[in-house]
Amino acid sequence: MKKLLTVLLALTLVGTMFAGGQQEDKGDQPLKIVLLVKSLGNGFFEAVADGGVEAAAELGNVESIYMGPSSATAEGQIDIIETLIAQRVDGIAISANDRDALIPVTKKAMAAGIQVISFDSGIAAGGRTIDLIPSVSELIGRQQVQLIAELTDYKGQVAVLSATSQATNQNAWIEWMYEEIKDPKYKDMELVEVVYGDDAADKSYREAVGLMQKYPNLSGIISPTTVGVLAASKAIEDENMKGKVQITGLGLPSEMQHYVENGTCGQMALWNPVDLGYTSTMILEALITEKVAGNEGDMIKVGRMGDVKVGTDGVTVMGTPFVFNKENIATYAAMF
Ligand code: RAM
Repeated sequence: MKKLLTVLLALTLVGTMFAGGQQEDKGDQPLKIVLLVKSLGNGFFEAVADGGVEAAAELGNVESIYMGPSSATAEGQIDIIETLIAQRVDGIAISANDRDALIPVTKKAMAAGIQVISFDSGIAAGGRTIDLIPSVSELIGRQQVQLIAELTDYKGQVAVLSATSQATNQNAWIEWMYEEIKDPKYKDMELVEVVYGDDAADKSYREAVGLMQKYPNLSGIISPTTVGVLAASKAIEDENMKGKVQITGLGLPSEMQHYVENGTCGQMALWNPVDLGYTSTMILEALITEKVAGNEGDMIKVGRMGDVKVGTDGVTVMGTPFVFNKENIATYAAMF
């Protein structure tokens, strides 16, 4: 038995040395950069993945890997990160299902020499270096209220259909919606409730139907998630509420073209998710190859996106949202 243990120990040591050696002389092996998204089966994140592949092709030394749990949970992401640590990938960009719950495992990844950033939906400072956000949260949240107000003539009850209750990005935007609606110009409007569809099409649909039943005078729904806004648009049509209940949100033009062109959704906003995957991958490559440290004030070269500047607490902003309507939706639908 003792002999067997010694052999096993020796094998383990050889294994460790081999693995260690492999890491040091990776030589011309491509850098493994993972885009870890909230959940699979979401068209928004599939477009993000396209951006990762584009950046990898441009950089030449990168393999872009796309991963996510089957549903949008922190637990699912933690399991994947544990596996990625064991596999010794070089960098992970995470759209987080929880800003705090991932911190212990991402700290473990960083201690193992893996570069970790968050993008889209952030991890709190300490659990990553950079947090790449698509646009300033205040601007996104306020704009959502402005968009629904224009559609409802600044009147009536509006509700929010969000993603998961722990999503960093949606929660930040919703806080700003509550701020914006305090403005006297919205005095005839009321934000009655926030419900959660968990970025699952079926649950989002049921929640949208539930809102229309609970508030017979509902004048609008804001859904700041590409999954939610699509499901709610379908629910409005199925319930024969088109024209009575307005819908806006953050929608993927390729998925929403039909509802924008037929007037169910008068207008909505979003940024380019391809750019988000592209920028995340470029930032990770720059961190891994030590072109930048990711400190406040650092300028990072991001290929066709130009330079991005690292802000306070690592928060880095990509751009400003586009607004889509009947006139321009077809052009964007061809892109993302
Ligand atoms: C969904 C996700 C994602 C968010 C977009 C707007 O696809 O919740 O995190 O940024 O909507």
